[in-house]
Amino acid sequence: PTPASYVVQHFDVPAVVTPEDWQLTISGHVKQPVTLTYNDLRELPGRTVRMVMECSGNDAQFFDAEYAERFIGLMRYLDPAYEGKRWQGGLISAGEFTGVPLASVLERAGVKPNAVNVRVEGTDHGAPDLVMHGLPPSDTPVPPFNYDKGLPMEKALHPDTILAWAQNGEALDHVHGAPVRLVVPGWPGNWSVKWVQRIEVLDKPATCWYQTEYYYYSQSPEDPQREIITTLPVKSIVTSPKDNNPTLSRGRHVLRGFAWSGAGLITRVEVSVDDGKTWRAAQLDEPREKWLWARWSLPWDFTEPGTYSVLCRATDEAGRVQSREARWNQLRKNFNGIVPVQVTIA
Ligand SMILES: Nc1nc2c(c(=O)[nH]1)N[C@H]1C(S)=C(S)[C@@H](COP(=O)(O)O)O[C@H]1N2
Ligand SMILES: [Mo]
Repeated sequence: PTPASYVVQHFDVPAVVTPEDWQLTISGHVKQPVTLTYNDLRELPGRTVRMVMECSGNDAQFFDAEYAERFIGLMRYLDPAYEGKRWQGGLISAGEFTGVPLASVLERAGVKPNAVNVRVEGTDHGAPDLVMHGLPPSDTPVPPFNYDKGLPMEKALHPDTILAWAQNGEALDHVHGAPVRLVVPGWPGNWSVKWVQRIEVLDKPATCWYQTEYYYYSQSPEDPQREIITTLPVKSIVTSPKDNNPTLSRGRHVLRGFAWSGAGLITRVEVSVDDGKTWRAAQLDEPREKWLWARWSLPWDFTEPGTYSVLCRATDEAGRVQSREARWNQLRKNFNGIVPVQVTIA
């Protein structure tokens, strides 16, 4: 449900723009720049996508103990009620978004043949705090800008990349980017620009701050190799039983969880109750959908008392298998390691 969907933004939530006042300009490397109203947008054929939205920072506390302290401090700052939820991955939700393909809007302006990138800008404005982002401090503050992301043309033109006005069948909530936001299935949440007001078609890669200075994979702040983070990795979690559950009785318990990937369907989830020594295939609920998470379950007979370490591991259509360790990166983005859940059977 929308009220249970997580909310993240880097700057203050901007002022409300009503559908009547909303305008979208498309300029840059196009045949003719255009300005669309909300009604113009609604005249185009609609499209609905059902997808997982996961923040790149979800579960970052699991990378290492040093980072965990900072992450928990940050979460407490964002939400004083965070205490007690500290080990729950809170920055993920799934839902249904309705809008029009970004490609249909670009078609109205006519993308020039030399265009390679589509920069989408929100109305929110601010300057990132380097230290809060875990970046080295600098004497020169970052100049303020509007939140923006520059999509490579191929992803911008994908029919499931949409400018959405509805979430779960209702007009977007203001905090989720009303009246119109971008939705980029399969890629981390930060690509899905909220409060969209401007689109600029570029003939070179975009230089958005949250692209070149953040949300990249690297080994250290000085590492010259910066890889922009796009497709979500393959990942699964145990949701039942929960870590630190009260002791369970001997007998049958249904282990449950979710699995998702940015690169297609989940094809397999395996479960271990002996800390990864042996694995058994879980059941996957139908229907499975490309951008959505799959629900998995496995009834397990716990016949012996003791402490069990429950793990799950997902495989996707692309053949990627979730591993115990996430891909380490200096900014601790896109954690997809296997997190054991301890279960005590009396
Ligand atoms: N305009 C704007 N869009 C934004 C952001 C932002 O700061 N400003 N944050 C991004 C990030 S980091 C995430 S994870 C998602 C979260 O979307 P939600 O708040 O609707 O869940 O929005 C993205 N879109
Ligand atoms: Mo995010």
